Amino acid sequence: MPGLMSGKNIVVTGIANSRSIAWGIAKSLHEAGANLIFTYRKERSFQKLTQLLDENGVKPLLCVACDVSSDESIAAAFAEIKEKVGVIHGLAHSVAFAEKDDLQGEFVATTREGFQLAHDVSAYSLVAMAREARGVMTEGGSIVTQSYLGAERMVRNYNVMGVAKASLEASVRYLAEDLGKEQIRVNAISAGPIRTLSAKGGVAGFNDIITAMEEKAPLRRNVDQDEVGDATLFLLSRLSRGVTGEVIHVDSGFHIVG
Ligand code: NDP
Ligand code: KAL
Repeated sequence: MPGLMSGKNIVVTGIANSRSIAWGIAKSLHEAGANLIFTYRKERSFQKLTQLLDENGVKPLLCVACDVSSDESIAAAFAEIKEKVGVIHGLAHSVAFAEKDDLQGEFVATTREGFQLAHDVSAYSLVAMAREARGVMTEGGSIVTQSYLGAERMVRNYNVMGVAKASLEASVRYLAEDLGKEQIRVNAISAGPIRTLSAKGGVAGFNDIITAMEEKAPLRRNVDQDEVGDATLFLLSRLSRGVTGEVIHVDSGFHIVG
């Protein structure tokens, strides 16, 4: 929808390569005319991002390093955004991390450190970023994060990440209450399985889940980054102005099947 996001400054996190869900989000936002600000962690991700922006003719307002496990890094990133861009209208949070060892076998084996790391990067980071974003969302805004069905149900191997996503989804509801007073909305997309770098790092079970989607989901197919990108665009845009504290499933309807 060209023009839907014109004049809107949106921060997009979590692009590691062209398969990243966040790249699907960036493409949808760009097509809708948004001005984009990108955050990245690894230098490798910054290189990939620069290449993708060049190839697709996207001119960003700003690219800034941000390690979401560090309060200082988040504060520095938003200080730079405030200085160079001024006001922002949206934030797409699309980062998660857990140690590989904690994404297989028994959940009961999760270590204290592994549990803390997964929750820190995958759930608390939304709270910390929302706090900083609030200071630059002076005209109201929208924050959208990415979750997965493992937050609501036991999904084999997802383990500690399922518990972290449950925390992420609960955080969406509490943040929606706090920031609603300032006309800042907070929502999540719960995406179906998509082959990304993270999913590749993830272990056994992924292929079975992809196949189960084709057999059991009402739409009998998998979803892709573009579909998640468009649903995220909806939540970041004025089209969803009455929606907050919500989790929208973009999963071919898989979650309704018993
Ligand atoms: P990607 O691997 O493409 O993206 C993951 C991103 O997380 C990377 O860009 C990585 O950046 C970033 N990241 C990890 N740790 C940190 C950190 N400490 N600070 C800043 N960035 C960090 O995978 P996806 O696109 O699949 O994942 C995006 C989101 O979508 C995640 O929240 C994931 O849980 C969720 N999701 C994914 C599904 C799927 O099937 N793929 C399904 C449902 C939800 P870097 O490499 O630079 O560290
Ligand atoms: C049941 C599913 C199968 C896969 C199991 C677990 C997936 C967990 C996601 C989590 C984000 C993956 C990691 O943290 C991988 C990490 O340990 C190693 N990878 C990396 O470091 C790469 C290089 C970087 C880019 O990755 C990150 N995250 O920084 C779940 C499937 C069906 C759905 C998925 C994949 C959900 C999801 O949340 O991603």
